[in-house]
Amino acid sequence: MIVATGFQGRTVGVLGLGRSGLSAARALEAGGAEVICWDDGAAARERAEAEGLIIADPRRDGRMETLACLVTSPGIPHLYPAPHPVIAAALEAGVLVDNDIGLFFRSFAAEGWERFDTIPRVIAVTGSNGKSTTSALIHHILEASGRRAQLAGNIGRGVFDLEPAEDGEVVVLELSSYQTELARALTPDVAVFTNLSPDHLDRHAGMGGYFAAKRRLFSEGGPDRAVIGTDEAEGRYLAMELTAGPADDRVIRVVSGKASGAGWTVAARKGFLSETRKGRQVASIDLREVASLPGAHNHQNACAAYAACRALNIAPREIEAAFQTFEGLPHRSQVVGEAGGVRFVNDSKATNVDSAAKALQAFKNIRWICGGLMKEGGLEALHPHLGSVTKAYVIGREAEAFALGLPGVEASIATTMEKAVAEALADAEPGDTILLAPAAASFDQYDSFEARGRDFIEQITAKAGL
Ligand code: UMA
Ligand code: ADP
Repeated sequence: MIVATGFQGRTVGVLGLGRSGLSAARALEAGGAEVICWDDGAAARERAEAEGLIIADPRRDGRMETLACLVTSPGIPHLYPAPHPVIAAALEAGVLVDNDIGLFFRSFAAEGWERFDTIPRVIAVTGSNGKSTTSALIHHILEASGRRAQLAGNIGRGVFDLEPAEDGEVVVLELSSYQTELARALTPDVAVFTNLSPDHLDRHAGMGGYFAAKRRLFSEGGPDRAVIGTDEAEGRYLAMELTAGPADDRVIRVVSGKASGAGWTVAARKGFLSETRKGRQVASIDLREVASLPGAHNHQNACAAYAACRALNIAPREIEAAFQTFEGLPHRSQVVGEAGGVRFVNDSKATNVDSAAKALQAFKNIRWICGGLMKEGGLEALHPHLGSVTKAYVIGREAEAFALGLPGVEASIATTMEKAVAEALADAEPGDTILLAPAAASFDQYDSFEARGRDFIEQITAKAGL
């Protein structure tokens, strides 16, 4: 555990007692703060109380006025669509509101670092899609090249659950827009912006707010190096904003297509990664044979991870060797198996339209299992990529409405995963790919995208006899 510093002898409120809240509460207590915890769920309160944490509603009995800070959880709205009532009360009382990420950046540098040969560093990864894959890949490259590394953040591990850093260690953090928007300190050494497409718009009052939330990672303190995906206008704007001039090495641009300009660029083109610096190619890697990173979107992730590791002076050959041993993450372009010439791919994490569009571009002859809880913005961005779909098998409570959003595609209203998998298997021919890439959230039928992916794998395994 990392100890949260700066609040010794003061009272701190913790709102939300899930992964991030619980680990922050423990870390604050370890740092000598008096912590009062609250959660709207009775079960979460009971779990925390059983651990010995103090449970009390911060709005009651004049407690709010005693708080030095309110630490809140990423899933709890702090501004849009409306601030949670406890946060609203804190804002009204003028109490500082922060999250575990802000506390972490202020607590990470520990006593004893002056004895280290190499000060520990933090690489933080944000963006709409590819954050987990890129973060996990960076972590893997660091370990494979013999460096100590740890991984936490939105990927599923609270930042205070990390072990205190040792000499030369690198911490890799995946950060969501919920986390970057609120954190009162954001000081990574290297920051990565993968890409931007609409997601979580209700929490940020639209696209401008969403981009502004992600952009904070590059402005609050400013990283030494910024790795920026520049396929969208927002990425190009951010890269421009951070550079002093075209040859400024502080920004490494990640490009899909041909590299241009005099700066530092890592480009993915026709399955090859190439690094260009000051107008000259300095390294090239064939990504086509890296089985765990299929498709142009994963090549973008490979380039971002490569660039972040190059920012730490890891040699291209070491990175290339590590690509070959990366196993990928479950539920992201995960090849579950093959039977009778039909491949099965679980991309349950494709919870938004852009990530599903990328999956549709990565495979051919697709029998596509899609649908679920639709997000704002509609399905139009999928339309240019429907040519690779042989037939759609639509799941979810709104299956019929979802299918209406896919013009020109033969679609079956399967509603359940069981029916979708059975139908897709019955229809499939050698050379086909049965792909789960829902383009929607899972919460109408499942607790999480992981549960949806596991259901797909179980159905496929049972029905295809894997
Ligand atoms: N709660 C309330 N009131 C509310 C809402 C929630 O009291 O109005 C309570 C719940 O009862 C629950 C707790 O808050 O006990 C949950 O807090 P949380 O939703 O913030 O979840 P954590 O378990 O703390 O997990 C969070 C991230 N969750 C979200 O951002 C929604 C996890 O990202 C992250 O892995 C974890 O911290 C560790 O850093 C998950 C996620 O879904 C994977 N992220 C989104 C995404 O990837 O799209 C952003
Ligand atoms: P995140 O953590 O940002 O959600 P993941 O690596 O978990 O990203 O991938 C989420 C979904 O997006 C998966 O369906 C995956 O196939 C797809 N995806 C991964 N990388 C990219 C990318 N660079 N661009 C678009 N989609 C991507």
